[in-house]
Amino acid sequence: MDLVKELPEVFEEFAEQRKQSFLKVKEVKEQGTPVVGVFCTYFPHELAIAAEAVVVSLCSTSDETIPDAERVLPKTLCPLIKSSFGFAITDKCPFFYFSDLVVGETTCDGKKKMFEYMGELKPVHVMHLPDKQDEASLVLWKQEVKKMADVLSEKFDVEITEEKLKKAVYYRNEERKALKQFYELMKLNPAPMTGEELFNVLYGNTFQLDIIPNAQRIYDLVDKIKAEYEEKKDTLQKKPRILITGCPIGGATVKVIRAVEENGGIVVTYENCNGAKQIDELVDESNPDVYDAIARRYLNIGCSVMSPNPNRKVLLKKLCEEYQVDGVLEMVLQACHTYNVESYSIGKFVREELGIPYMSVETDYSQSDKGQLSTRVAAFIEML
Ligand code: BJ8
Repeated sequence: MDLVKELPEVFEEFAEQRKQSFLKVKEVKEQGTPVVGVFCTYFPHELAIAAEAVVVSLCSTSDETIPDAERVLPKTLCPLIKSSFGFAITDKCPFFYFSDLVVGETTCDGKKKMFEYMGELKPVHVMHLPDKQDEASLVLWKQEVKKMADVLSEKFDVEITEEKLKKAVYYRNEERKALKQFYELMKLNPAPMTGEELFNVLYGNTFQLDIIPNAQRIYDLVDKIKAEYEEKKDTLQKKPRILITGCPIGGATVKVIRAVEENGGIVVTYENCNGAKQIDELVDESNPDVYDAIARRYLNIGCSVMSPNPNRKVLLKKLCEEYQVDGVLEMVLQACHTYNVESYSIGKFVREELGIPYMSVETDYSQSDKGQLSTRVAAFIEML
């Protein structure tokens, strides 16, 4: 990162990262680097690093292609699945177009059935994710992780040695540590940046097309924010501090973050796959069995597709305490049954055990509910 750049310019660079990568992915392909398209936080990136491949996220975030998808998929399906499938069948997503291999996981029912259709368009490998986090599931998941390594190795004609994997674990952990330093800046009160800026960096960073993650870029940003905070902290205002949980956010659903921040609140942390859920836990580098270390770390992710899902509550509690959270806002995408069903127990846990107000909003990729969303979130913030 250019150290002479002003902070707003750097934030803008991250916000534009996805668009920039749309252009860059073609170059990457032309240089002969394999491209792996993924859909989920359960995909162990370390495997792709060891296979010298770049990873692109195929989760789409706009309603543009939903009508196309609905020619094949039911209308009553989550917008993330419909949108992603719609971009694939219309060839409108450069990431999908340039992917040599698409990796899916058996997470929710809609996604796993959609992968069957996607397999008619591209080579698709589905990792069979167990829905429990016990030792028997770990045995299965470890086999799936090994199978994934074999698939990558064969597809891209590259040997994935344990040594390469250990290096990849190190690189990813270093990136996680840098990102944690970055998002932990939001423990400061008043906060040093907006929740949308926080989101833009976390989200933008997932569209880096470097095989080896660039942790230094994040550390440079941390230094810049700290320096600026020292200068301006007396002029900053304390605001009601919101934690966002639930389904992944991006594109159209940034409306939820804006509904908070346009109504006087600030999003200080993301428990969902845009934030701590994908970053908080490191892979244990002291475990001599690298496949075991990777499998354990990823199986521990507290997504609602797990049953039961205790790790989500553990992370929520930790974040609420560390970030002095005043209110928890859950965003559920329409027809996402696992998050929707789980929201009752999450609400109960947050209100009764953490003593913090909680609100859940259900939305999709359209903008038609923006006004209603804003009114509801404004009332929630006012009550805090
Ligand atoms: S680890 S949150 S990325 S599964 S919103 S498609 S669950 S119906 S996205 Fe997710 Fe992995 Fe979990 Fe994260 Fe299905 Fe729900 Fe749609 Fe979802």
